[in-house]
Amino acid sequence: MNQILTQTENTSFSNTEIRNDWTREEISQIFHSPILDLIYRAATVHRQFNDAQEVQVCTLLSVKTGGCPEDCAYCPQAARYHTEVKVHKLLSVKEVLGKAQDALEAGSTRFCMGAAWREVRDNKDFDKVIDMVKGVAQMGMEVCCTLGMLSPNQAERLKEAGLYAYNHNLDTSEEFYDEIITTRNYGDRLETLDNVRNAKISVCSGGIIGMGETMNDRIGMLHTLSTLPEHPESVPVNALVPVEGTPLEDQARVSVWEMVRMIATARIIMPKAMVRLSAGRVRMNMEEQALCFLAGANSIFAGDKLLTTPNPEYNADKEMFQTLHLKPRKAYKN
Ligand code: SAM
Ligand code: DTB
Ligand code: SF4
Repeated sequence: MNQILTQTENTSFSNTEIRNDWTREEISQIFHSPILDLIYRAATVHRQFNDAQEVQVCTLLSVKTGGCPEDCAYCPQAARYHTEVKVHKLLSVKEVLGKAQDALEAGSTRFCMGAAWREVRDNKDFDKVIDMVKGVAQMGMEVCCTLGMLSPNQAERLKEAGLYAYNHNLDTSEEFYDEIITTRNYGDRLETLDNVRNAKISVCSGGIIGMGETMNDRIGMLHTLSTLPEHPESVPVNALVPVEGTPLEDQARVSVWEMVRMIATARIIMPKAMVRLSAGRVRMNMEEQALCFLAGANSIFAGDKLLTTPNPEYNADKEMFQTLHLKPRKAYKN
């Protein structure tokens, strides 16, 4: 009995502060802890900081698809790879607002518009995106964009239009970055995150696992995110969706334990962030996703398509929310 009590004491975590000074060693120790201890600790931290029943439901829309000049090895939208993605130029404002209305009616509280651009240019297309942002914001949804690199001035313009969040992923560690992307560098990525933060836009930044990176690379990315001056408000954890025609088409599927390890570690070191169980859900059953929610995931992308690849059907997610007693988080909660 004594022994049991001691064990319980050892596993009670008084992790009540938000830290930006994590060392790589500390993160590595958490990341490599026995999986059930890791899940228990993450679940405990999650309950200290968040309502664990609450899950944010976001919808993605690719407003400009394919033909991208970058060489991101995972991406079906890079022009240089021969994938089956149907290229289209920027959609009309009307079409986008129609899709946003559908997402709102289906229960989403965040609408994220993605464009296959290396960076934003100050042209007519950007003016159109500004109108899209204004329109979606007026509907009462949190508006998010992911458009590539942004200058400080472009970030300001988006903020003035009502942009709530900006997604710009680090994708992997600084050391592994060159193996995945050569057309820009890690510093470029961090600079855009800085521009977004300075414009007082909520930061969404995470990465992908399953691209051939080591555990140290995963830890390295989490270290960079958790030691930014402020943690990103959302951290998407994507499992690679291997797409035919891309250099990573033959990568093996990541196991649920690898997703859980990433999510749980992110939850422990960035307690208040929304940790998003992002790409890869289509290959996970409800039990596997439940483990991710237990480990601290509290956001998903809903709708049967991510940007270009499939995502679980609306009804499957509805059933999952009922079975797991999850409730959608309201827009603009913080
Ligand atoms: N072009 C912009 C950029 O790269 O920032 C925005 C769109 S880009 C498609 C957004 C993110 O989607 C990438 O940073 C990457 O993390 C994720 N992504 C793209 N293809 C993926 C894939 N096959 N599997 C998992 N995540 C993917
Ligand atoms: C993020 O981290 N994941 C989303 C969103 N941010 C933009 C994108 C996932 C894309 C998966 C591949 C596709 O559908 O094209
Ligand atoms: Fe282009 Fe973004 Fe895809 Fe890279 S991830 S190829 S920048 S659309």
